[in-house]
Amino acid sequence: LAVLSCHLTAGSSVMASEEEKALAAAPSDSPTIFDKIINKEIPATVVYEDDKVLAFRDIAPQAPTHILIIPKNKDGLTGLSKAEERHTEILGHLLYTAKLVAKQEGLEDGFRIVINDGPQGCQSVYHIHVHLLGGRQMNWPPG
Ligand code: TR5
Repeated sequence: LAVLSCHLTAGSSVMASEEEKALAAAPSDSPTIFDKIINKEIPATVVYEDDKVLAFRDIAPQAPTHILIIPKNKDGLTGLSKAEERHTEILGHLLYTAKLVAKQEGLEDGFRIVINDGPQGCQSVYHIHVHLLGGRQMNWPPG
């Protein structure tokens, strides 16, 4: 349902109903599709992996390079808004991994990092993830 309000092309007049928004706004700490990717139950194109994080290509790329970087152990981090002091190390590791992968992908001219949080932030998977986007000119402000 978040897809309705968050992933339509810019300028669309179609809006999700309040009920749809409320449903889309129901984050949970239960397993997500990303757990299945971590456990290799479903395939993903992994571009980087270490003991703490996994980076793989987004299934619906929004740029020539679109990679998601996630912690293998969610540890309550459904989204950035749930971060606690104990998460500072993994949060830094996620960002540092984004830098490594950007270099690996040849994004010398720049890239963008995005962390969507909650319904208004257009978060659709409740396992924290850093989007790494690059390979084209980005715009500002973002949609
Ligand atoms: O909208 P947010 O910020 O929560 O980002 C979630 C991202 O996960 C979106 O960009 C989706 O395209 C991406 N996604 C969703 C699935 C998926 C995926 N990326 C890789 N592989 C995926 N599988 C196998 N299944 C998904 N449902």
